[in-house]
Amino acid sequence: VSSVCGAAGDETPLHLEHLSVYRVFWTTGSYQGDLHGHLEDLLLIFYKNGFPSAETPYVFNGDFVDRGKESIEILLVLFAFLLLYPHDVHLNRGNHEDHIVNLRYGFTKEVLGKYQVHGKMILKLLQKIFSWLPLATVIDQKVLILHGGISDKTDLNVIAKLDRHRVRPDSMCLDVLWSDPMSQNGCVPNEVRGGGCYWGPDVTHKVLDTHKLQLLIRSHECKQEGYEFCHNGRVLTIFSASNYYDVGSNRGAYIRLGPDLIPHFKQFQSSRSTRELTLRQR
Ligand SMILES: [Mn+2]
Repeated sequence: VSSVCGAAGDETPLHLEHLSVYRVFWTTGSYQGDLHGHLEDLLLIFYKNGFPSAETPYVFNGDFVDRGKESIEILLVLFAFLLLYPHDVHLNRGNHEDHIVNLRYGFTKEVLGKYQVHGKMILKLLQKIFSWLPLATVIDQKVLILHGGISDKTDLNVIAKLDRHRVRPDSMCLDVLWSDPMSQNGCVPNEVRGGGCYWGPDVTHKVLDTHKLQLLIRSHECKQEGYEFCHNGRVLTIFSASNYYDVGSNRGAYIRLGPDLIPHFKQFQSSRSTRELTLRQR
């Protein structure tokens, strides 16, 4: 484990150091929302959609860790694929890729429990890697993917040049990681989360039009069906941890986007009963 983690620690920054906003071009890709330590959901997605590869590129949209019990396993799988396919696997940072948040929501405890000798060293390494994760990915100059959202101050050209060497994110970074959409126009502080903002459809249209983008894909909020559109179809929330609150509470989903850039949704729900089914039946 420490060697994969060490390899990730040594090499991952090499793949991540260029830009805070990744610009990629591909014909068909898959996009995932929050995983929150639900390894079973990640494996189910790989089973249904294929392992990451040049033919099956992925963007994982943050919140890999916390809440669930297998966060470190998820990171190891994702980092291994990132090292294998640096051009085809993209990991956006979420608000839970943050050591202060991890202290409160379970990841720190998970790592110290599983790695009693090297736990602290592993956490320190991960803290560094988290700070290097890109904040956003742009697909074919048309689709913007980031974890939380945008604000009336969001400028992708500024975000692309943000100094991520600092572990604690600054305010434009907080907007990207923590914000949620609202139905009214405008932009107000997100007091529920204590970071980022609530932004309205007017802000969505302005920011997307300024950058000539057609769609914003974000995660960060659990949705009953695993995905949900808002802001006249220009904002799409995707959430990939099924049974997030309780068994049966919600389905997880991932998106496939073809060359036409129209999203196709695949929903799933892992549970004790799906575990008893054969893989083909799930
Ligand atoms: Mn989140």
